[in-house]
Amino acid sequence: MDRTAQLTARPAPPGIAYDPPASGTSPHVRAARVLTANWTGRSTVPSRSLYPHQWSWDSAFIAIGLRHLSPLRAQTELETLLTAQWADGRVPHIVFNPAVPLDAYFPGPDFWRSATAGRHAGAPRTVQTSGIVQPPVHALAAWLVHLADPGLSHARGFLVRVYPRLAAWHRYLLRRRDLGGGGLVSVVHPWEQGMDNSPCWDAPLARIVPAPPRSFRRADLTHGAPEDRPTDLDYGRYVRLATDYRDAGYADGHADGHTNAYADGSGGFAVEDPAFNALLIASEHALALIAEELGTPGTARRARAERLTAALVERLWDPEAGQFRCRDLRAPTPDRGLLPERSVSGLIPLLLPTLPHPVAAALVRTLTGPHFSLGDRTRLVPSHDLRSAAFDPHRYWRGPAWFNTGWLLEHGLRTHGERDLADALREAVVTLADASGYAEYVDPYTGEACGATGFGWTAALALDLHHAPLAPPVPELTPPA
Ligand code: 9WN
Repeated sequence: MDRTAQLTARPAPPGIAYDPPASGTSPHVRAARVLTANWTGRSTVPSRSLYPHQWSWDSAFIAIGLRHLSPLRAQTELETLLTAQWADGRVPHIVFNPAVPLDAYFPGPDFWRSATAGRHAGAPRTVQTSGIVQPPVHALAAWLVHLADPGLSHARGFLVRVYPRLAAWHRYLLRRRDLGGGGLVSVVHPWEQGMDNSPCWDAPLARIVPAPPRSFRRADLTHGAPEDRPTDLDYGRYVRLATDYRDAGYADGHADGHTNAYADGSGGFAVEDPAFNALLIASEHALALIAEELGTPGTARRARAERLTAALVERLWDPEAGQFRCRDLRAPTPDRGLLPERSVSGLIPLLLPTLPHPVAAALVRTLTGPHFSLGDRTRLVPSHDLRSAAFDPHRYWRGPAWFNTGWLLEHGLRTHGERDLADALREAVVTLADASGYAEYVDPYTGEACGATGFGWTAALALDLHHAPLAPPVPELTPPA
């Protein structure tokens, strides 16, 4: 029996197959405990065991939840991350904690060598970081954190201090990472997009010669089950890409539509991803609000967000699939084609209120249809197409459900007036987060916990949905009447 048939033949499990949470406390208290346990004094680790440093998009999601517990800690979380920003504007995907042993996480600071290899790109001298990036959720997070306590924010000059850094971050992406020349930002490593092991990367990664297995030592398998994690072959390719980028001084190309220094040298990886770009657009809207709050016009930013939305639809929308797809800029086809796999990433643009109505309506149909089956066969949104031969309900980003994508789609559904679906998804996120022990990710059918437990953004985003009013997070992100 092939994999898809096996999975569809599975009986629907009756409930959640793991221990219920300890009684006597509320979900709110349990989520808060995770965030307190993972707090290091200046930032929050995603997981004490698997990810013992600060991660970029994790911190943005964590700040969104943390604002309900401590607006000061939420502001500090983002400020700490932005302190590690490079002079070229990039916000690194990991900020390393020097107190953590070198072998606790691979690749660590001794691999990335930011202070030396990143010198020309402007890596900071005071802190060690990775040299790649992650999705730009930060301006959206900063605005939401500000709204949680505007008095404290004003008193501390929070927005005044973060605004120029956030603006430089967006500038870096828009000027240095438009590798396709069509207005959208590209990622140059699967870790940049954040859904590391997505089947979308299989075709572009297949062209990468893996680093020899004995040239590196994985630390993730000490804490994670091998069957839930990427394979050694995938890791070899991740390491090769990161090594090549590092050895080229973390230099990026320009928007000539054909080349960039790094990818030409290495045969490289360059993909336009719908979620990454949608998050940039949502953050650009948030940056407009921040600008206005600081007394400067947000008009140019709003116009840019609209141009980016048009480019997203123009370059990545697939009307036949009813969702967005990734574009592989290094594909050996003349059209640099859209990748055939359907990822949850292709649904995330639902977050944007100014999507054309037929696009938003099609996304809702796809989310609830046979490929993702929300409200029918799945309890949370799977990270990948249930009907794909590559679907695996437990392996990293190849099918399990993550709570950050659930949170984003909850807002997307609410933004586009799908209140019942949004309410049900909200309930599922909050319930399954708690019942799974705030797992990193879960089986989308059963809610069974996978990966680490006590995971930062799971706790933070469950807390946020528990608290947040039933309205879109950014007023200007409401759909036009
Ligand atoms: C590599 C920290 C990060 C998340 C990513 C997730 C995973 C790292 C890894 O963990 O990636 O960055 O070692 O697998 O895929 O989304 O930010 O939680």
